[in-house]
Amino acid sequence: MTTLDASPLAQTGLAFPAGFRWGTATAAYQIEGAATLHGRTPSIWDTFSHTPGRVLNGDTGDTAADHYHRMAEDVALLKRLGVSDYRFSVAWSRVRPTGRGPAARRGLDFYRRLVDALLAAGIRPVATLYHWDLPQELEDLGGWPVRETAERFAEYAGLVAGALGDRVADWTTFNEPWCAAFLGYASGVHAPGRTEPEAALRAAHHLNLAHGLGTAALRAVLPRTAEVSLTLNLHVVRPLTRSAADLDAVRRIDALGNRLFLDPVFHGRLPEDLVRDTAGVTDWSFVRDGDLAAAAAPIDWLGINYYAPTVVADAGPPEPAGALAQEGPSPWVGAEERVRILPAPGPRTAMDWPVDAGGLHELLVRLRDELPGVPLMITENGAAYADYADPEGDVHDPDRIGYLHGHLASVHRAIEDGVDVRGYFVWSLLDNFEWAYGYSKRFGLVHVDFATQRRTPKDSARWYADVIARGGLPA
Ligand code: IFM
Repeated sequence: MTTLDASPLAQTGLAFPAGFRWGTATAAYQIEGAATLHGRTPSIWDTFSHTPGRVLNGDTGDTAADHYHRMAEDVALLKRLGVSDYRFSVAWSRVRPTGRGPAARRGLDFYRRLVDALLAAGIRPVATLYHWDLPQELEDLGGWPVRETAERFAEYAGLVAGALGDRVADWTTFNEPWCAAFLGYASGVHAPGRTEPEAALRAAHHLNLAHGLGTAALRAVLPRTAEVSLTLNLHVVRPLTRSAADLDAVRRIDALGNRLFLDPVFHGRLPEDLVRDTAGVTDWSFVRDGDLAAAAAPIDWLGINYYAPTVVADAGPPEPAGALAQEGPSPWVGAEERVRILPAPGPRTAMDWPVDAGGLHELLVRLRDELPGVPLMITENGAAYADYADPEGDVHDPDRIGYLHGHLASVHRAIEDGVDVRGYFVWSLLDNFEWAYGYSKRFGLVHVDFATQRRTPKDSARWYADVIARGGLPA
């Protein structure tokens, strides 16, 4: 396989295990564009991005990185990187318009062509079924807060598996259900932009249920060798001090950010402390008998998306009315008044997120201890920086290289510590539509000039190609 100028380097530095999977990740709405082509109907992100004031600069995913039309060029970029794997998502409203109508042949054909191109390039496709783009019609019927959405998801999962299951061996039901539930329905900074705390808890439950029903639907259709997974953005939560109050703040955020998903999926139960803490918001009576057992359908590996840790402290006594400048509704349902989220120390990325590679090691070791026997995959890790093409047309991004190097070293240390990490996917292959930030944040290994759609591999792309070629990090 060709690589991006990978120089023949001595096998020094940190070698990863043979068979370690090296990839990059993307998501449909962030790169595809072609928002109205071939029967695709609007998703909640089309509606949200077209609503004035929701996305920075009024950006939308209408064209995005035009991947729908430039798929072959993008697969060629992946081939030059030398990745073994590529993680993409399927747009529900492209393959089953309206979320519940008949399948759209041309929509499915696009993903068939993508998968065929990947396989021809020797790249293993890893398909995610849901990366936040719920068909708008299903939101109009209530969205994730209603259980029928989970049933529709299972139908959709079976439909896509029926179309692609002969050539895709790796399936992920959901990407970051925490974001879909709490940014979509509590803080409202993501689509559909609702700010209803109880709806957010309902959404979280129905996302867990949909994951379980979807897993069963996939297993019913896929060959036995297929692998089914879920990707969570687990939070590394650190206390400001070791005081009992600050440690309790950690417990609350850990319950909402982590255990609300881990406990149903791996243990078929809800965290008792969370049910208690949220008693003022809901009585959880929307959880029906059998739901939690369904959510716990066994999976083959857990995907982890990690970017940065969170520092929290007890909120202290209530401030006098008007003393706190609130920045809009909180995603932390039931913990808003008890917990302060604080800026973590350290250098920052363009997202203003701290760079803290140690947090990834901490998270992986925790999962080794709490979920023995569950293989892990780093399905997203990466950083946004203010990249630009210089007069020679080159894009120098040393900070991204430093970020990726540090985090891969953390993954390596975790493997040495006995964590079963099977692979690592850089977020992202391309600069893309970064949700509420529009095109203002660049996460790609490949720079995209959104006026011309010209792709330019950044220095980090050459660096990653070299890492893949040598199977590890340089010394
Ligand atoms: O761009 C997102 C992606 O869609 C989900 N995980 C985090 C990335 C960076 O914010």
